[in-house]
Amino acid sequence: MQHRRAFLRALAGASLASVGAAAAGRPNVLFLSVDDMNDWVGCLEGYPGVRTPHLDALARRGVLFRNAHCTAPLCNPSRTALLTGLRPDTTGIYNNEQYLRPNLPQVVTLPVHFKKDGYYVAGVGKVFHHVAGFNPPDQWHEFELQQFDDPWYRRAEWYPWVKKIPPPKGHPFNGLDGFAGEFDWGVLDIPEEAYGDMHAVRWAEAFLKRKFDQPFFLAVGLWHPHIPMYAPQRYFDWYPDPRLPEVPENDLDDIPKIGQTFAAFRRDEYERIVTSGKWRDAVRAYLACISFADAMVGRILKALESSPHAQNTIIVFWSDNGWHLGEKRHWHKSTLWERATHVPLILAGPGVQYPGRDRLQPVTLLDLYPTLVEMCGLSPRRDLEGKSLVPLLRNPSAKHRPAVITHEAGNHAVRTERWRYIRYHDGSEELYDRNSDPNEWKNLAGDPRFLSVKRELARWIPASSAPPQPNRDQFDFDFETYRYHRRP
Ligand SMILES: [Ca+2]
Repeated sequence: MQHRRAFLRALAGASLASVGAAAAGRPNVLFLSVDDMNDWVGCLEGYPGVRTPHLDALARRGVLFRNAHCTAPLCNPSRTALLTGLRPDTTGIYNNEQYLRPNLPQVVTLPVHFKKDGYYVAGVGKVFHHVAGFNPPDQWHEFELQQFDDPWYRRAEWYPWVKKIPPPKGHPFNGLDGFAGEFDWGVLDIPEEAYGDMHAVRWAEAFLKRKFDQPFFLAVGLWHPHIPMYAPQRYFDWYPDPRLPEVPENDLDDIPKIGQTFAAFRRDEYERIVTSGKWRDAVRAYLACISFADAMVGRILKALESSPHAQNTIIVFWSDNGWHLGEKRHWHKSTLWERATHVPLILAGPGVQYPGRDRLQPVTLLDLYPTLVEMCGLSPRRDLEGKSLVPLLRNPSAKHRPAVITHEAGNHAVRTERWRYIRYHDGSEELYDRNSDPNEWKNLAGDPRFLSVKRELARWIPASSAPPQPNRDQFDFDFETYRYHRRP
């Protein structure tokens, strides 16, 4: 309750009275994202041999944050935190089932804050969570809805704008039947231009050709490399013999019960991939989807380069969370380990100093809202819980606080340049020295030599956690009017 009151007080103190503020002369923003892309990106060196030439080039001409983390290792809570500037412990949005709007109608999101300050605000694809009810149209001046690669799977109640078709011949393409929906990978028998994300690419290309009387905030949300991992053949051809991650037999033995539960989420999919002998196949599909996403990012960046906005547009590239490829016997996100929290984050364009010099400080996606407020000269916001990255853009060795990542109420990871400390809601702990153990195989939490390290890191853990908001099954939602009605 106390938490809730503090939150409402903070909102009341926020500067909301900036409608119509002059926006002339301010930079545009291209807010470009991918989904479930971990650090298997060339410039992050998470998988030697991965081909992401466009992201690597962007990192060279901008600033790569080498130690960037999501605020929550799952789509909706990660995106909600980024777009509200508030931690999951503050909003009570911890999972993919919780709407933002009917639970926290007073929150001013990042696009709305830009809108209030005179920007033209547009978006395409997956920016907020992708299910109906998570992306109110009043967030945007214009928005183009996401197109999917698997419309046959998309239920009308969740994706009412998607025209459903029967599954194509040969589906599921990974040959593993018995799994519903998104658990699939392979090559679709369609031209590259017909993939769902390509619709967003073309829409963004057309948008960037336009001229505007005011600066714009353009959000382009690509779906790749999210499951189902479908990509054109040529990207699969780039990885004829992918390497598998190393997974020690006893890796889970020193992990507390709650961590084991997180690792066991959708374990059946991991088991099936491994026991069917398709692990290498699945890893290849992930790599192919990363390279396909990179190629689409390249198209959008090229469109910006050849547009009238090339010189005056800040580029922000981010992924909402990472992805396990079998590490900790897990084929998913939703854990507090590096695999699920480490994400690519690149800033480029006006205001970005010392380009090409990587920043090593731990940062989170929560920091982006205050960063963009500062870079674009928007009305200040006192309630935001991230910390602006502008000092790091001006001074590559500036200090920044540790990254805090939250999964479900009361479970947190604290990441510094050297350590990862995890504390679950029952008080159980993990501690990894990433200098000597980059794979996080040896839990040092029980070693008395590290008591003071743990104590120092624990200072960053939020003191309390808001109770989870009601799930969407507590609401009737109408897509046409975008109204919610709380069920009695
Ligand atoms: Ca995601």
